[in-house]
Formats: sequence, structure tokens, C-alpha cells
Amino acid sequence: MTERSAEILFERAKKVMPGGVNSPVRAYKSVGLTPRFIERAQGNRIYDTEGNEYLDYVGSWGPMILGHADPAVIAAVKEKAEKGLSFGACTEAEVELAELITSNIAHVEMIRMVNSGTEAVMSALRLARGYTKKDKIIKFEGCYHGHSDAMLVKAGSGAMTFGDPDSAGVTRGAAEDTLLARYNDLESVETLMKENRDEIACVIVEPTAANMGVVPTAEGFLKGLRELCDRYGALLLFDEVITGFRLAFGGAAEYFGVRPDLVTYGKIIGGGMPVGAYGGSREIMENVSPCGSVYQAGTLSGNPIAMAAGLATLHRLLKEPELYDRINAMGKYLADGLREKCGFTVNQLGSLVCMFYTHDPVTDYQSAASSDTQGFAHVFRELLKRGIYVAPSQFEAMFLNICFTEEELDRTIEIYSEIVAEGR
Ligand code: HOZ
Repeated sequence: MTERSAEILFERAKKVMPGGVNSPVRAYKSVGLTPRFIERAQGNRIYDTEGNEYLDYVGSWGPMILGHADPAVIAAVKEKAEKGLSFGACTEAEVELAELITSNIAHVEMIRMVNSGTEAVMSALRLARGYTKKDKIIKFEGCYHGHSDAMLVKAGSGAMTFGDPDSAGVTRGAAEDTLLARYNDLESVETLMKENRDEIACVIVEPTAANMGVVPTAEGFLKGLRELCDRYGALLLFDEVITGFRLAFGGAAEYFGVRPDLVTYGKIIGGGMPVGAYGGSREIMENVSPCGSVYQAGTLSGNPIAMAAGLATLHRLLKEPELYDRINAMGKYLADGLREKCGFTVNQLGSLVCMFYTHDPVTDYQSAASSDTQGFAHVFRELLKRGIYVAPSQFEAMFLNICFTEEELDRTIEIYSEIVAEGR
């Protein structure tokens, strides 16, 4: 064991950080291993401090759609960094990124940059409430919208992984205006709207859930939400932190052809740097301070280095729209292969893939939670030994990036099927 081995580093980490990590799922608790410590990454490969190389299906949980250390993104970051890291003042780069997005996504007429998806959602909810003058929010079981108090109610991702979908420390007051509906179930939404007539500020949804594993919305579900929101006077908020710029440049809204009133972004919009954003129509967005009375601010918001990474990433995606056809086709190829060779339920939409350790359809929180998580943990440990790096939780997605080749996907399918055939 060297002083850079994962065991030694994790022992040090646990003494000074809760669970040894800065974000819970990274602790590998649910898979019973010591986490890998990552030193560098390139394209679709990631390397740990012990010199191991892995094929990376995490991609920093979504942002790295162009692969790690993309030359154009790195060059843009270096160029900007040499001019200073942060000014807490207006810059040209933030105007360029806002223009790029608003001129290519019809439902985003104005946008506000923040620093994370959590911050984007928290701010967008405040805006929805400020604009509608209503308090209640409808959220879906198993959807994850970051870790602000009101959203930690039956939440997915790490909260679901560790069996704490309702976090301690959230006051009854903070959670009582969050109403829970069943994912892919329009009736449950309409019932809440009827019971809380004229009180619903917005419905927030992951337009393809990717934090209870990948659970695509059923045919007509998003259109149905649009109609219900219009009928009952609520805003429709798409949380596109994962799906934005991934399913299509215009995210799930473009992919499914449904227009949300508000949208939140994260991950790809920052090209690997910490960026989140929320946007919508001019009429709604002009309620944000200093135009309007919904307050929200941030010293690092619109940070020039983060804007440069986001711009370089989005420019490439806009210039080469065929990348979406390729990456989405790869997602289907991987999912079809895994399904055929392993026999389990595999959900996929675009470049988001997830194998559930069940033979039953997974369409909502309950069916996702029925997956055999011990089976997942076993496969995870074997994958890691054989050089495949996936998220250490059943309730996260496999993210593809444009660097994958068909041969690598075939190898992955082969390795998965060997592990499943060997049994536990
Ligand atoms: N829960 C986050 C993904 N859905 C994990 C992020 C991280 O650990 O970096």
C-alpha cells in the first residue's frame, strides 16, 4: 500500500470530512467498497491515484458530454484563467452564454446564472411562488432536485440510495408546501390540483427521471402536465439539470416538444465547472431582482472561467448537432445489448442508461425501489475490478459521452453479461 492508495487516502479523508466525502454517494457506502480517488481523466477514461484505468460511465454525473479534458474546453478555461479568476462583476462571457442559450431555446427568453443545480431549483421555485403569489409546489416521488429543504421530500439520488428520502433537519414548515405526486401518474397530479385549487405555484418534474435510476416519462405524461398546469393556473417547471443540452440542445423540452414555463440547468451548461441556471419567459424572469422583487444573488454567479467552459461546450454541441444522433444511438445500442445479454430491465433515453436488477418494468419510485440493490452492488464491485466505472448506486444513471466507440460498448456489454452469468 502506498501513501496514495485509496485506503490510506480514505482513512485521512474520514478524519476530516463527514463520511470522508463532499457528496454522499461518492463514499461507496451502498456498494461496500473504499472509493477510488481520481487523479485525472481524458475522453472516456478515468485514472485513479493507484494508476488504474477505467472506462468512465459517470462523466462527473453528466457534465462531460464531450468527454473529459476536451481540448477546446481546456484551452478556453486556460485563456480566461490567465486574465483573473473572479471579479464579482459583469463580464462579456456571461452575456455571450446567455445570448447563446436564449437565441437557441425558444422557451428561455431570459436566464440567470447561478453556481449549481440545487441553487437553480431553489431560486426557480422562489420565482414561481413570487410570480404566481401562491405557495404550494407539486413534486414527484423519486425525483431529485438538489438539496434545498423543500425538495428533500421523497427525494431520489443519494437520499434514496441511503434510505433517507426525507432528510433530517428539514422543518415541517419548509416541507409542508411540497405536495407529492406519483411519477408518470397524471391522475395523482389532478387530484392534488383539485384538493389545493388556486394554491399551486408550480409543478416541478425531471422530464426524464435520472435520480431513481433512469425512468423516462410515459407517452403523453409531459403534455398532460402542461394541460393540467394551464387548466389549474400553475407554472410548469422542467428540471433539466441532467437532460438539458443532453437529450437535445433544447433538452427534454425540445425532445418531447413540450414547453415549460420555467427551466433549470446545471452540469453540461458549465462544461465541467460549477454552473447552474434558471430561465423562462421575459414576463416571468423580469420578476427577479433587480428588475423585480424576487431576491437572488451570488458572488461567483456568472464566473468567467465557468462561463468559458460552458461556452466552449455549448458551441461545439450547436455546431455539430449530429453529435446528438450519435450519442443517442449509442445509448440505445448499449441498452439493447445489456437487456439482451443480461435479461434484466434496462431503461434508456438518449445517452442515459440504467440497468435495474429486476425483470419487471420500472416506471416510478415504487418500481425503481424494488430493484435488487444487493445484486447491483455485486455487479458494481465486479465491474470496477474489470475496469468499468459506473455510479456506485442503483439510483443513478450511466452517462455516455461522444468519445465512446461501438467496440467499447460491446466490451462493456460482454463484461456485464459475464458477471451476471457467473452469479453471486
Ligand atoms: N447525487 C449526485 C448525483 N445525482 C452526486 C453527485 C456527486 O457526488 O458528485
